[in-house]
Amino acid sequence: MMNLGRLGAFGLLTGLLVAAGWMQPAAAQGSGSATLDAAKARGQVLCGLSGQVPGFSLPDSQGVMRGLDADTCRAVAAAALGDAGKVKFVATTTQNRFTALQSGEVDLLSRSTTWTLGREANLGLEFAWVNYYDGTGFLVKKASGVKAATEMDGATICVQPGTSTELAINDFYRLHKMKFTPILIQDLSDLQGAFLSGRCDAYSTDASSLATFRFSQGPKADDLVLLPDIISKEPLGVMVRKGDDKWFDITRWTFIAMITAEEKGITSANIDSFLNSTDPDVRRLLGVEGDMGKALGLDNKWAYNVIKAVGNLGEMWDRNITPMGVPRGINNIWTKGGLQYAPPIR
Ligand SMILES: N[C@@H](CCC(=O)N[C@@H](CS)C(=O)NCC(=O)O)C(=O)O
Repeated sequence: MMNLGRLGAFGLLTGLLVAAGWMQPAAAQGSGSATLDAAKARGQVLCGLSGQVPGFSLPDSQGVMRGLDADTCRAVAAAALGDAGKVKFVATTTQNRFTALQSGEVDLLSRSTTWTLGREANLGLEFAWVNYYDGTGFLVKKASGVKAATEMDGATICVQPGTSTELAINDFYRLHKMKFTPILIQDLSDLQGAFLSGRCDAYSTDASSLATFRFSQGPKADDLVLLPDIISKEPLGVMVRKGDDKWFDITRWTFIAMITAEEKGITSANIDSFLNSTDPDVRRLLGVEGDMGKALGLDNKWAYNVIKAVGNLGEMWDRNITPMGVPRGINNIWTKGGLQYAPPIR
């Protein structure tokens, strides 16, 4: 007979005890997600964002964090803990955001971060969903007379270090055999100040952020022009650590629930009238039947809690981005010509 050795024999014995129901495997004692268990124990989801970008994450006059990224954090807290208020916002920079997630300082990163192969393959992190389909743009002074990015040979460009914007500009200039001088400034308001004071010819980042920055200038917005060129794809996504698949699922399906709600016309205001819907998709979504929440390690009311507190994807857009004058475009749901398409909840 084969000699199992001490560990092998122990493993076999444990296996038999588990099979016989005398011992619980370690994972079954918790939810199956170390991140969820820790969030439950502390009573909060820790969410990394910027805290400085209008429409995405910026405290209002009452000190309440507002924006698409902030509401994304709230939605995950509503799914995971049943309460959209159980979230702690942690400010991160373009340079320290990945370390914050890797080290466990935050449970997820909802911070205008572009989904790229390099980031997903190299950092031990992964993207659960895209909350904004964006692209790199350029903001210039109207007085410069510049009308297109290809007119900017030899320009100085203000950009934040550690961003995919830096890479996109490099690629664009290489492709067009032009030259530019980057001015790298980490702090966002310093960077914007440098641009406004004329230290650089253009300010480049995700077009969403350029549009909301321009909007925030009030009457002076007319002095600034957002060039029509979008030089790269910047799908901004929500990131989690690799290795906690259950937490990844929770984060991903929270979005899918919000898209599904928009597809079905369910809003934070009318959701209760859907509780006696006869549509099987709606019944599963709202936890009236089936065990969709349980499959995620959550309460079956997980999606109900998300939609009731934060709304569907369109409500989140209208609350945060519409006031900035940015049209929804490709960020709409697929039935309205956009890219947001919910896989089935079944
Ligand atoms: N999407 C790009 C750019 C990210 C980025 O630079 N975001 C800017 C504007 S959208 C930002 O959050 N700035 C605010 C801050 O640094 O606090 C990336 O992932 O690298």
